[in-house]
Amino acid sequence: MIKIHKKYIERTFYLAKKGLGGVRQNPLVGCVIVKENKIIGEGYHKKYGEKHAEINAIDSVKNKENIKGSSIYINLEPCSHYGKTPPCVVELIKYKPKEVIISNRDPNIKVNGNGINALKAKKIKVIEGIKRKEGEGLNKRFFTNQNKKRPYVILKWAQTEDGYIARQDGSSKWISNSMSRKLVHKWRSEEIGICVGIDTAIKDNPKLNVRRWYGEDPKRIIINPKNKSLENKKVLNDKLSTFVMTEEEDSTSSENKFFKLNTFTFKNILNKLYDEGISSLIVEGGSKTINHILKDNLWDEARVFIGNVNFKKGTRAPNLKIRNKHKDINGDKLHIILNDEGNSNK
Ligand code: AOF
Ligand code: ZN
Repeated sequence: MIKIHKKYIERTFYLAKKGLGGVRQNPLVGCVIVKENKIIGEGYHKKYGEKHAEINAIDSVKNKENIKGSSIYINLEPCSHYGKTPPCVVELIKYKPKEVIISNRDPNIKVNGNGINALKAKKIKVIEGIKRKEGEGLNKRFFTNQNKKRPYVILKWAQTEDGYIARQDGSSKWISNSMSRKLVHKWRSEEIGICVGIDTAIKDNPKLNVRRWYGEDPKRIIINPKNKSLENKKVLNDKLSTFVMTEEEDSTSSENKFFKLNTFTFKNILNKLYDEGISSLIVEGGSKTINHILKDNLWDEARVFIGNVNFKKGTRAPNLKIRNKHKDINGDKLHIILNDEGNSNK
């Protein structure tokens, strides 16, 4: 039986992942309705503010009578509150399923157990914790948001085999290959914000948008404590808007927003960004910015490419222990390091 539950919960994960990039600060949720060992309906949460997974799954069932006595698989506990949409649990109860099988409890305090209790109160069997760890991994952004009240932070950089991220003249081109750079554009499309330090914004003059992949551009964020001039830099001079985090000035223009922080710490930057709806952030350098974040231990994941080149001198790569385990990206080594593996520098 447990094998069957795992199989259908895996299907909910597969469906849930389709919402990546669209659900913003909401969780990734998939739902599968099973009757007599056959899937009779399924759905997932596609877009922030729109229908939840369960409602899309119910909508997909032609003859709603069939839901009676079914097993409903969801990777997250059904919601029990009125948010942008009404409570899913009320809808589920209406159709009288036999049981509801879930992976994770919803950490949102408005739900957290209330969805499960509402089902049990109506004598609907609830099985929870199927593939719990994988479910938490899938919703790492949402769990971090709910539990830590800050964005999920991904650090990304490319370094040479001998541990440099830039040449002595500051240039950092040609460390990672074209396939790796394409992957980075995919990652950009999956997060809500993208952030660099002011030196990188000036020296590299990046666009920080999604070009080699499809999907939405993340909000650009520049860490610029002394409010150095960004005149003529791409991040302030195209049709996308940018947030500038500074301790010097507080002015707004139509496209760009300056946020003045009295105490300029990365923790305060994250708090501000979280208030502004930035639920996940990919930080693309430079070394100084990333080292600050590592030191403050305010990161969740590091994605590090090691390219097939040596610079011999230049700017040292951020100070993080990198293990051997990696994926091969056309000759580049991609290391994904989670900050729950004892990797923090503290
Ligand atoms: C579910 N199924 O597919 C999702 C859930 O503002 P709302 O109405 O969209 O509610 C958002 C909250 O609902 C979110 O914080 C989380 O607790 C839950 N998300 N619940 O039953 C879903 N996306
Ligand atoms: Zn819901």
